[in-house]
Amino acid sequence: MCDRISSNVREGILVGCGNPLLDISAVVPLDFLQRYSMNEDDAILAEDRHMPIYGELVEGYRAEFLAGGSVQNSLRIAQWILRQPKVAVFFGCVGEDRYADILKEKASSAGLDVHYQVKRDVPTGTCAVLITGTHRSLCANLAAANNFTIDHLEEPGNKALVENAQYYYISGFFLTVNPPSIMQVAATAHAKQRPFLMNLSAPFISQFYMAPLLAVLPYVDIIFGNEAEAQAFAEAQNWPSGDLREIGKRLVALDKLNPARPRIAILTQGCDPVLLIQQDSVQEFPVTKLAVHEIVDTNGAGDAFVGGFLSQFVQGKSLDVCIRCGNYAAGHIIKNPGCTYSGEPEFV
Ligand code: 26A
Repeated sequence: MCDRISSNVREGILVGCGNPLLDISAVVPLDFLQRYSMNEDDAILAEDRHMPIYGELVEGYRAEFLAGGSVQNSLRIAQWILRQPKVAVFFGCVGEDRYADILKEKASSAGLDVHYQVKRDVPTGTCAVLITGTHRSLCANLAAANNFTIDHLEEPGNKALVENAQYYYISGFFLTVNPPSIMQVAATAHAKQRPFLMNLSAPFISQFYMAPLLAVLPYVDIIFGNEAEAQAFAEAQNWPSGDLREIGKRLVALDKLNPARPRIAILTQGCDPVLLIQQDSVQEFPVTKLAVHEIVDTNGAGDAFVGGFLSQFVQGKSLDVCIRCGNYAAGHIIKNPGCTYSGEPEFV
């Protein structure tokens, strides 16, 4: 039974920026990954040699089309749990095509307030999702998403939305697109002493985008990541890799602009406990292990974790409630295709 109690938070309290992508998802054999020199559970940017993947998935593997894009996924999930429209505002760039219409429809029907920048003559971005058992490998063709510019945030209506928000969330993925926009949002959050949250997003971000990541990190109050992303960060910093707890402690100890609010790291590790790292303390939050037959695909699990977390964080709930809701949302999304949900949320 569902009691349909909606939350009561202000509209537009949460602002996110990211890459709006339509996921093209299919179950593929391992040699499909090998043919494209891809690894299980990876996330990469498409190069020319990856371009045939999308057609191949549609023609040979009965691919499904699903709304994706990491930040947009998280915000859709937060909206689903909040049951109150327009709490979250999303900025990103799309083309002027049917894929953009699908993304907008899915986001709006989830309650998200989307303000896309539209780039004519460039197609909306897509992401190949290659499912092998309980793993998923992502190959993003950003296309229009890569054309996001800071002037979109400077349009009067959008500027007001950014200034009036209380919480900000941007993926590490967006560092590949427009670091100046990220810095601007981070600086706004800092000036108004409001929380700014980021995600390590994928190992390649730490490998190839460390400079812009380090530039924004002093503004970051909460950093999310999974075990592979945290290891990649450690490696890129020449830290001894291995112990996730130690990596987390070093991550929270890196320079921070507002020392009154020490950085928090939240590191997920699949079905192993989530780690909450604050200064010298590490707390563990258990994850309910799903049976293999319950798993549809793990695409979007990390995004859903953040979405569940944000849904509680914007209500001022304690970090342990936020993390429990993150685990609830991730568990739910894994039982559904891509980052989609079914029915009413059951988190109490
Ligand atoms: C810049 N890159 C590589 C990306 C992404 C991305 N979202 C933004 N930028 N690569 C994959 N995704 C999205 O991640 C979700 C799963 O966590 C996919 O669209 C997918 O929905």
